[in-house]
Amino acid sequence: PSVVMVGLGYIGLPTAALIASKGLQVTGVDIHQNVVDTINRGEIHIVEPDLDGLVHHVVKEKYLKATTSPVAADVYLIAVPTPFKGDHEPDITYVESATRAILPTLNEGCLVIIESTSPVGTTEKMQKVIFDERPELMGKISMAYCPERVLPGNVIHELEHNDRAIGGIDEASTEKAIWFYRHFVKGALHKTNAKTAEMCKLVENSSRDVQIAFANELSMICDKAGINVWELIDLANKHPRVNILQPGTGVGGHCIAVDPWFIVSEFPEESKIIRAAREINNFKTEWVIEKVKNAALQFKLDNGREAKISCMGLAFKPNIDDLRESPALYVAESLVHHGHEVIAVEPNIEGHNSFDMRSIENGKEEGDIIVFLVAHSEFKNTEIPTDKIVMDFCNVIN
Ligand code: SAJ
Repeated sequence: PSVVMVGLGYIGLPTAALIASKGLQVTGVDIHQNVVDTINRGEIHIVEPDLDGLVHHVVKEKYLKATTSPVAADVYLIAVPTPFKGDHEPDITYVESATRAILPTLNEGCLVIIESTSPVGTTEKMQKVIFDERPELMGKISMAYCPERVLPGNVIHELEHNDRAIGGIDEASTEKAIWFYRHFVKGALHKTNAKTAEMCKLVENSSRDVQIAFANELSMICDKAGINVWELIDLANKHPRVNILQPGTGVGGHCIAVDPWFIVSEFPEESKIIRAAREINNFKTEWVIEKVKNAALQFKLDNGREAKISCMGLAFKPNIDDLRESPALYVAESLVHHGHEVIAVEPNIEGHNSFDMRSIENGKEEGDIIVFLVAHSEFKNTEIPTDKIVMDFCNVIN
């Protein structure tokens, strides 16, 4: 089948490239001309291991080309962002404009799949958008929802090997979508309906958020109780049915800190744990900032001068260069905002507009307070001069 992928971002581009690498003809569509031009040169505008080589190859072999306006195809995939609007309300404007953009090109027998993380009921809404404009297609096209579940940093592998939940608007649509994903997915393809598939994605990320919130809450309790939380979790996890996650600077990235709100905003009365988890994980970041500010205050009392604070790590999680919704970046920025002298160390990025960037060695030498915010492997077991104050919020230095 020929394929149109609408949205060439963190999910759309790797997916389009993987499908093209299986020998299918893929047209990638994006509203940004610079993104389209970059891809047509065989280059990429996002950072993801192994993606550049893959895109370069499929563009050169003419299996993938990018454009700003959709063309007719057998299968349409929509992978555009669903941000917030107002008070944590999901904004499905991009999904709707993508649907409207492909509308004129749809033909009988085609398949439309939404992959964007979406509030429950979005696929049905888009079905209505299509049939209001093109009533003659009613009963003659297939539609399904199939969320992606790939982990940033391991996208290419997971796109191919993860299981998928696939929910059509009817059984025939589900079957057709399964037939399509078989072309490039090696993982199991699980049948469901559109609503359940939509909720499934939201629940996966909410589940992780709740589990991380538990670990973060424990870390604050243990701090007060004078107990090493990492030793505690390690011991508790020796129980055969306990598996506590790791506390940290907070929860960042584009998914886990966002998706739970899609449930909370629609089911506010029922979503008590989900909302509390979001609040705890956000609070953990503020707690970290307070801890560092207090340490800086104490340093000033003891030494009669302001402390230099080295922030070790800015990314939203270990071993990536992604700064989106990063709690570590937020901590560093808040400290600057409160008038502290901050030295930033991030081995995964070249430089940053707002910070004085240093190497790991210089960060450790120049700072008075060394704050570990992200457990990058470069920081593991690092030696720190004994006259420094060390604050490790991610258990990276032992
Ligand atoms: N984190 C902790 N403690 C932990 C684990 C994670 O504090 O024990 C923090 C990380 O440092 C980071 C945040 O949580 O700030 C999220 O990181 P992550 O690795 O848990 O997840 P993401 O955001 O990179 O990707 C998630 C994945 N979802 C699940 O694992 C349920 C991925 O499979 C999804 O495809 C992705 O969201 C998405 O796009 O929705």
